[in-house]
Amino acid sequence: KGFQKRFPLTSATPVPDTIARYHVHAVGPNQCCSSVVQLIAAPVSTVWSVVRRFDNPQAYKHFVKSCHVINGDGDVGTLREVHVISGLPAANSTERLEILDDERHVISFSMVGGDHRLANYKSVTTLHPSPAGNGTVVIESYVVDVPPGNTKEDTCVFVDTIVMASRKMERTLTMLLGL
Ligand code: A9S
Repeated sequence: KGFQKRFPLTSATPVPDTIARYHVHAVGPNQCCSSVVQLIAAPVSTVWSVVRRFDNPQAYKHFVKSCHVINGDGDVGTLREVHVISGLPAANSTERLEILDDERHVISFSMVGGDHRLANYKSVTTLHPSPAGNGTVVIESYVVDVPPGNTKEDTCVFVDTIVMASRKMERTLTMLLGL
């Protein structure tokens, strides 16, 4: 739904199966859903090597101060505890790895705890070679409960802002690539 809002798909639009399969969410009556799309000037394999590290979100998420794995071996079901920088409306989040697909470049996690108000948050991130052939299209969609007292719009604006603002991938990849 979120993805559809930003990219009105017609029947003629060729949609890579990973998009159709992973960015369509069942959105409950008290939930909201949106997506954030980013173009990174680096090959999919390089971006994926950073994004796939469930144990190291601070490599590309600006708001994360520290992260440690609570249990699991890095595969689906692994739990991490994320501590974020001060000044945000929350300090920590406990998150579960839901999907990690190295062939299709799909990673998904859900928030299962923490002192924040994003109940039942679940996001899916997929990587795609950019059609122009010069980089990677990163698509992240999420679904989350609307907190009591908030509207769907406000909730999406809040999360969209965080997801987009928290991505320091460009800088990370520049360092990685030594550009
Ligand atoms: O980490 C992500 O990919 C996405 C989000 C929305 C993270 C949000 C956050 O870490 C804060 C930045 C602290 C904001 C959590 C879990 C709750 C917040 O209120």
